[in-house]
Amino acid sequence: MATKAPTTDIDESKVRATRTKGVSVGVPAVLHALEIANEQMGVRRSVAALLRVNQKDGFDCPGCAWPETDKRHIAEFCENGAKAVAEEATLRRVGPEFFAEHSIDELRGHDDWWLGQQGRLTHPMLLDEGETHYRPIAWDDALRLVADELRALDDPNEAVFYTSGRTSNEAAFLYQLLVRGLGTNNLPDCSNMCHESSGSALTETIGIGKGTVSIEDVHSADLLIVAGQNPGTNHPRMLSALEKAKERGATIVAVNPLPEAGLMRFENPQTVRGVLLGGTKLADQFVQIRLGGDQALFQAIGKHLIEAEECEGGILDHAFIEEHTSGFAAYRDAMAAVPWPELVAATGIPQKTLRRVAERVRTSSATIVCWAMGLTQHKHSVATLREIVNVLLLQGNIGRPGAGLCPVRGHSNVQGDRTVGIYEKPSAAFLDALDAEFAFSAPRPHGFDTVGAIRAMRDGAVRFFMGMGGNFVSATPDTAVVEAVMADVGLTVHVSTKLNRSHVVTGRRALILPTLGRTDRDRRAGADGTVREQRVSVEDSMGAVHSSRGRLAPPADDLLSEVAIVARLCGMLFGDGAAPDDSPRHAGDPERGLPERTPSETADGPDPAAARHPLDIPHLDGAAADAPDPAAPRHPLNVPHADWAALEADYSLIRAHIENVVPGFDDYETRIDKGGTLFLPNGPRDQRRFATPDGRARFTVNALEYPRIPRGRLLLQTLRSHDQYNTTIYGKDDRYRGIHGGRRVVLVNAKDIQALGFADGEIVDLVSEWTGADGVTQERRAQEFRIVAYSTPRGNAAAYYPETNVLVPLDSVADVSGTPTSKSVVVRLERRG
Ligand SMILES: Nc1nc2c(c(=O)[nH]1)N[C@H]1C(S)=C(S)[C@@H](COP(=O)(O)OP(=O)(O)OC[C@H]3O[C@@H](n4cnc5c(=O)[nH]c(N)nc54)[C@H](O)[C@@H]3O)O[C@H]1N2
Ligand SMILES: Nc1nc2c(c(=O)[nH]1)N[C@H]1C(S)=C(S)[C@@H](COP(=O)(O)OP(=O)(O)OC[C@H]3O[C@@H](n4cnc5c(=O)[nH]c(N)nc54)[C@H](O)[C@@H]3O)O[C@H]1N2
Ligand SMILES: [Mo]
Repeated sequence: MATKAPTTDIDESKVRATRTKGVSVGVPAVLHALEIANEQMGVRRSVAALLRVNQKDGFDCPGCAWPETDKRHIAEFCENGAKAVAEEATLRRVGPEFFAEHSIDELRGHDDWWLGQQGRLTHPMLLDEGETHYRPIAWDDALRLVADELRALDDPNEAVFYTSGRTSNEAAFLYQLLVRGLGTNNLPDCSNMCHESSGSALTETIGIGKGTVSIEDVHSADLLIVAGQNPGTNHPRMLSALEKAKERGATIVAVNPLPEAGLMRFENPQTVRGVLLGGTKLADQFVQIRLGGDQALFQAIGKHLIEAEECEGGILDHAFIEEHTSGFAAYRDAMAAVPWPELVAATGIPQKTLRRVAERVRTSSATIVCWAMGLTQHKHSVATLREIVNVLLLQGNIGRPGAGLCPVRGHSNVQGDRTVGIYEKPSAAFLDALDAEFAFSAPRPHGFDTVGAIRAMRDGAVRFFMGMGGNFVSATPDTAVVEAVMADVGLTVHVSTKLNRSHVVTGRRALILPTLGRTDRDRRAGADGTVREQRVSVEDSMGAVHSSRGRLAPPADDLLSEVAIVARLCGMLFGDGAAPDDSPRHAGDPERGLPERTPSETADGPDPAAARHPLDIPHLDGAAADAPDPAAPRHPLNVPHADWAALEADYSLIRAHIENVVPGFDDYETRIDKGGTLFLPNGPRDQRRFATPDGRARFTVNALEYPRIPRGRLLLQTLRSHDQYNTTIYGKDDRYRGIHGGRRVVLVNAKDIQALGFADGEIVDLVSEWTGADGVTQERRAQEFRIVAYSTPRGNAAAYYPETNVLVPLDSVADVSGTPTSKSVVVRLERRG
């Protein structure tokens, strides 16, 4: 039997710190996962669910985006994947009775753990203006409310449409079409806070915003550098791949301020060696770098390689550099000029050690660099990642077996969402293809990214917010600011599986639209009444697309899938017709006479009044009576045309559209059939082709940057514990780091604790200090954190997200990518009065 949801919040006074673990995963991890699974789902459902994770006829694990190998284990999941499944497939329910019982004020008082643990959402709920409780609303009424609100906007750019990265390709593609059909590119997503820096740096330098390795490359690499990543917790299946590489002779270097257990030693629960022999030592070298020191580390490697080339030669791949790159001479000169003492100061690592890492690169026959949030969430992240590209280009380590760039993505379909158009800065080629396919003209001006959207809310320019999954309020920086600006939005709409903070910190009116998750069976009825079971598809971190089909009974009978929700909204807003006869369905056809949209849209648009007037939709409150002639047809010109009801009933029709719009999806349906994998083309990896303006991969020169920590202050990184999935808190422990029973801890070097005049175990406030462009220093406070002495470089500290998001200033973002600097927040510890 599954157990009841918790009735109280985490009691933070109970938090304890023990010794950290030197080993990760192993049998205890599997047992822990099964315990959580049984607690949430009961034994039978646990078995049914867990045996289908990542199997060819099963569902894609909603955990991370690490790829599966072609030969699957019976249990192709990890402890944290099992927790992600249990969290979604839980038997606990949050229905109308729950909302009748708990007022919004009460819910707001609870922590993220309590909210998330209550169970799956089962019914659409409306929080009306001034009301104290959510109340149930029928699906049709809820969707009409959304459509009405959208039509009532003066300008489509007053609406913001967020996406988290679990949404399937099919739902994401339809969603971006809805948004562009309305006339805006306001499509911020979780990527903006995650791997945006990777996308920015890679697009500029190699012409594609994705990595260049396959899982086989990881297995056959000679050297793997894993920087700014904690795979033992966040990508546990990656450890099996690292183990395999090691068995084949690879060397692994871990670059991290913290000695993360997963990187040190790994007990594979799927092998005898892992279970009985104490596992594999993974990292051959652990480089305990200062926060933000990685640009300097990769400059040091580049400098060493160039120096070695000058002394002995034969180190750089001159043929590759000559044929495929530009900018080498400038980079070489810049590296010659950068002083070693500066590189040592930035990294906090002696020159000898830096050279030892560089020697490993020099002697490696094939090098892969893997990274995640430790490298993407700093002010100079894009420069840091460009520096990694520089180092790999020197030895021709892109586009050959066992070598390349490996940004390890977070959400299980965050990469796929971007591929099918979730992007606030879409390319002209994508929009042209979209226009052609749906006989309309998508808006060209860029939309808001995540931080841009919050700033626009702050400026009062946003009247509508919709979240396709995710937890915008908790995941974004500067929590107090975000909570305040949300209140001014007219309507906030969340398509969600579980209750979270974004449902209780809302706009003036709020809607919760519950939806199916990955594990749920998805059956849709067509116009003729036939019910078809649907599958969706997702893309992993290495550009491999495959299908995913849930098998479990969904939490409520009438739950709509994300696809169905969006398809119905499209039907309400755009009518359900195919393209009008006089509207040719081909892009680039200057004759087709579709009006182009302009940045300020309305004035010169296609009769804007017609486009947004509540003409042809039924009304909840009888307001329709006042609307102009309801019989008048909506302007058929500038909206996308498709048979929305058919798309809702058969997702393969959506895939057919994707195939026509996005390059690389040829024979989509057949290739993902029967557990097949569709590998999206990747120019740099497959052919050493670089889609940059001159067709070459670019060496870049980047002035060295690293954080300067003021006296008496610490640089705080905000990171994940072992018992959470982003803002979803599974439990109260961070087992590998030895933290138990609570989350409000700050990990500090013992010498800093002493030097700052505190004691291990003391309770302090964290106060962030940020000097904005206006020269004024602002303070932000997170209360009551317990100091824990921990192995981290002097001057550096760590604490969990999202409790610390209140400390991250909205305006502190990475250059170029705009990603919040969640891994470098200047703080002081303050004794509580
Ligand atoms: N179980 C579980 N799995 C997840 C998630 C989850 O929350 N739970 N989240 C998913 C998502 S969306 C993402 S993006 C990924 C996140 O995966 P990770 O990036 O592994 O997540 P973080 O916890 O942010 O860990 C950052 C790591 O980088 C290190 N680090 C911080 N700053 C620096 C630096 O300046 N230099 C270097 N070299 N290292 C640094 C930290 O010490 C830590 O080990 O995981 C995905 N998978
Ligand atoms: N300080 C700090 N802030 C950070 C980070 C950090 O390291 N430090 N990391 C950033 C990163 S990398 C990321 S990716 C973002 C994450 O930001 P988000 O993606 O917005 O946050 P999540 O916590 O993953 O969202 C969880 C919610 O998604 C909903 N959900 C789960 N599965 C589904 C589904 O299948 N469909 C739908 N519709 N809803 C679903 C549930 O209701 C759940 O409550 O946070 C960012 N914020
Ligand atoms: Mo992420």
